Amino acid sequence: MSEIFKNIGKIKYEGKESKNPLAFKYYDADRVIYGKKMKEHLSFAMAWWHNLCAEGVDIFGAGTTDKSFGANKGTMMHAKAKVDAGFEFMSKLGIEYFCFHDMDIIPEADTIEETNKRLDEITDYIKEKMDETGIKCLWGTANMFSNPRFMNGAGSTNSADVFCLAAAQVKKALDIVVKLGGKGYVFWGGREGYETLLNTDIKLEQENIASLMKMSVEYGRKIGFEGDFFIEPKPKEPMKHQYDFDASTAIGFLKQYNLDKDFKLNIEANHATLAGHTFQHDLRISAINGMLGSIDANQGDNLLGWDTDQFPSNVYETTMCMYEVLKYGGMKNGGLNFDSKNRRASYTPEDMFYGYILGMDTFALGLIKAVELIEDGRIDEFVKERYSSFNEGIGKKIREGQTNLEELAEYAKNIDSKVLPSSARQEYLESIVNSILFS
Ligand code: XLS
Ligand code: NI
Ligand code: NI
Repeated sequence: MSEIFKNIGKIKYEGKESKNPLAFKYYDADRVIYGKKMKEHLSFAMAWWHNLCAEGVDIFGAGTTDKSFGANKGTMMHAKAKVDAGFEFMSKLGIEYFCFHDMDIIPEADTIEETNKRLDEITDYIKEKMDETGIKCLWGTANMFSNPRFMNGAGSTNSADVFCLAAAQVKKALDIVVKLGGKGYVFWGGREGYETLLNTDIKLEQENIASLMKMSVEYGRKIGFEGDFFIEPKPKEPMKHQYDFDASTAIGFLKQYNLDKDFKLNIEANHATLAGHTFQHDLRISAINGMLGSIDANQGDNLLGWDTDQFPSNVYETTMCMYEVLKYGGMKNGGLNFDSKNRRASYTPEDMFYGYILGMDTFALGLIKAVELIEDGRIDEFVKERYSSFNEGIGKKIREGQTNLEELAEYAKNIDSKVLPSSARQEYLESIVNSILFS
């Protein structure tokens, strides 16, 4: 097998003074922080679909970049060339995990039997590469949104036949995730949603999604899958309404159908912002529910209303992300998967590396700054103090469920009704964050 990215060597850490575009400025894989290497805190993963498949096609124009990697597209030779390219790419960047959809790694065939045969063949090859390099699978999933049969969703389709085809796909995807030792299995509800209520039975659709998930858990556990199942929330696109709108909605759904013991959430930055939240909000909601499973690392554009899946460059956001992750104690079976793609006009192989270097450095810097924020302590201290009225007296009774409306109404008689809560001091806190970010 010959080298694919010929002009690019191993990407090394050179420090923040470096002007070498093909070097890390902040990501120092082996640097130890809180007793763990940077690479373990961050567990970076390559997204097979954007990096090895997407050629920059948009609705107004054809691809601008060539991902044939020297093979004829749509063939198994091409599928293997993508494996070669992917493992060379990850090795050069020091990325230790990858994530994939079934249909990213092979061209789908006309029959399930042939498709599954191709999946067996390619995963044998991937496994060889994994053994050679030590690179691991973070999570896998089934693409149940591209094929026209999934126009109305997979679990949420109106056709029982399509539902069965989706079930067959999940079953095989679970087989290969287990074969590759994957730590997670993702359900991103690609088209699990609807366009109009004039033709939609939401209750039936949501119950069917839940039963597809239930059967998947049963099967996964039966074949020895010990990792986490994840829901990846997204509010819209491609559907107008998507059922897994945001972290809160997905958690409610999981609890309603008793799936919350097997599932956690895979939070994508750009999906959170599409839902009208900050990235940090959806991370916090997941974390306080014990469901922060994994992260799709990217960022959106404030001026555009869709999933632009850009490489993370915003250090403020990655700092807040790593702050949540550190405070939560890390992600057991998760990592930071770059569900990110180059802009259509950044079309060369070097750009693929620049994208990952940007993303990895932005998260490394975020990790460093999050540690400084925690060590500084002023923010945590402020929040603690802000709620201190619940630490004793009547506040403590409220927290402990030891009171009732009658008692509180009696107590309230002695409170000056013009009382105000303490100042929220937002500007003071924001200036602390700035002074840490830019020190
Ligand atoms: C699309 C999603 C998708 C999932 C995996 O918006 O982010 O890429 O991560 O199916
Ligand atoms: Ni994603
Ligand atoms: Ni996305």
